[in-house]
Amino acid sequence: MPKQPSLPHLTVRAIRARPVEVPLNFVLGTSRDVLRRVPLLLIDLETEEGIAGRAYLFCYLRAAVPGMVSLLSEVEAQTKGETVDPAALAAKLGRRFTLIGVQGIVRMALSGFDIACWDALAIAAGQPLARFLGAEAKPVQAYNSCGLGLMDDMGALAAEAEKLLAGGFRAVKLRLGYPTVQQDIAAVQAVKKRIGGGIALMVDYNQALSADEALTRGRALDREDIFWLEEPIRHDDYAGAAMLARELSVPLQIGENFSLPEGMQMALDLAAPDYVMPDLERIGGVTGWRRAAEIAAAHRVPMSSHLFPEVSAHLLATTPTCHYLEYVDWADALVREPLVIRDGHAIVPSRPGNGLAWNEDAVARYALPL
Ligand code: SMN
Ligand code: MG
Repeated sequence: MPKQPSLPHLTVRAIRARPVEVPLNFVLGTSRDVLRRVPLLLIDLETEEGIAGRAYLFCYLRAAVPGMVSLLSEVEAQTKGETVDPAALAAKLGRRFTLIGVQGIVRMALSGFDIACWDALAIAAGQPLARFLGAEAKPVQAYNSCGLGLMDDMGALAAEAEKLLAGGFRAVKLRLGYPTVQQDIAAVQAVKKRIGGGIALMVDYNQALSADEALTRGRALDREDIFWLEEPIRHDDYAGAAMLARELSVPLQIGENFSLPEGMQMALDLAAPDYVMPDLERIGGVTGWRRAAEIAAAHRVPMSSHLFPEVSAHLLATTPTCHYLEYVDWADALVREPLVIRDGHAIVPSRPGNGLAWNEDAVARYALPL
């Protein structure tokens, strides 16, 4: 287990969960769904000591929002009056939710609560989260993951890629899964031609392909100097992933669907991906991330993040095999101080906690009625 920082004494008082829906600055057309707006759930953990901890979750679908709000009110009922000790609370909540299963939106709600707990603790200790967890808050290399969805117009795609390099990014991610491999390669070449050499290009299929088709398309991508090939097939087809990792030279990246650190352990044992990128709300919040970082280190696998760049920046700074931060700007309008990117690196904020604080005018403007 990672070394446990000594925890300031705090007591859970209440949890506030407020849904919002924000428009995206760059439409995200994945092979599965086109995202124009995203429902987020803002969490405020209040403590008896007067310190608040914050987190936000991505609900994926509006339909998931009421369930996640309801689960967080159950978390509040179960933890009210308890000491803010994330490992102990995760164990207690794990027992409470065993029969339904700590998976899906249950696990997402518990992760959000965990993130808010760690924020409150770091604030009480007067330290940025990264420092509280024992790391230097060093800048973390980031790729711009906004936009670059599937498009009909290759000129518009290339123009968007160029726009995403503002801020000094040296890496961007392109969504693939066009009807044919020729179209995938045309999109890659259109983007590469515009951004030029020296810029890393990741590609993400969002699980669109069969293992056979992924082998065919992966071989074509092997000739295109791609930085990583992400989720080409069903996220839980570990035999297929192992085959692709073996057969292809482009590095295989998976991880946004790992469920808790145990899920990541299983994937590393069976799928043998080259890289991993756990998602904060699926891996079990800060507590889950820390265990995942240990597993990645034991396997010597480079570890990146998925979404939630504000908190992930702190956590990647603590991760022994830290690789890339996935940068998205989704929460920029909602927070008082958006994550700063300088020379393509995320600057881990030096204020206490994870750095999240809400812009209440924006929260009111984007409020999603339940
Ligand atoms: C992704 C998936 C779902 C929502 C947003 C982004 C994508 C990624 O797989 O890795 O960014
Ligand atoms: Mg992805």
